[in-house]
Amino acid sequence: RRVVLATHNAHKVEELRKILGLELGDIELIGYDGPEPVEDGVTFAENALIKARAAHRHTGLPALADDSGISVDALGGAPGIHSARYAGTRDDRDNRMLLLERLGDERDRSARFECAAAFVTDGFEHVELGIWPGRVLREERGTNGFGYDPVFSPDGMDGSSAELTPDEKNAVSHRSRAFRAILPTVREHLS
Ligand code: ITT
Repeated sequence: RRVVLATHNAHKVEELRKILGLELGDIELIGYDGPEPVEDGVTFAENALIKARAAHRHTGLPALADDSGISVDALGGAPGIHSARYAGTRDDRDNRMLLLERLGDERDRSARFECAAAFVTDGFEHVELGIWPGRVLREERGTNGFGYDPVFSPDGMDGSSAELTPDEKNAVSHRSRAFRAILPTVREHLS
């Protein structure tokens, strides 16, 4: 029983293998290097479905996809679905620096990581959402994780999510919430 993981982001693949690894049992996760669809949805859920549909169409296998990002209240929810290319390229550091610059001295630093997990197989589609609330720091901290982790401080923590070990992050992150929530549905539709 095989499921294709419809992401080109190596950091996501690494996290998802760990998040799903323990609970997948006999399900095998296959990487995906097929064509990337145009992500022209306006929500995380729509874009996750677009990616999962494309991978399912291309491989014929049941497909899982992740669409995620950081939404900052004082910026009206930006960068949101545009998180990966906020600064115009896919450079994580440029994206973080632009976020700190745009937020400046703003006192309301509340933000959340969001993740939509989509599952698509023949005649069936399903999406689950995961949220990880916190705030944007004033400077980078930590070197683990990827993307905006060095500038994101989860609620209940002083430091950043880049100071968590992979296991600590996976126990509570937006990604792990969304994918743990979708797993029972994936199982049902593979048997
Ligand atoms: P795929 O579309 O191939 O899956 P992508 O990186 O383009 O890869 P997204 O459009 O979903 O994926 O963008 C996600 C971006 O949001 C990612 O590049 C990071 O900048 C940010 N992000 C998402 N989850 C994160 C996390 O756990 N920690 C830090 N940043 C995260």
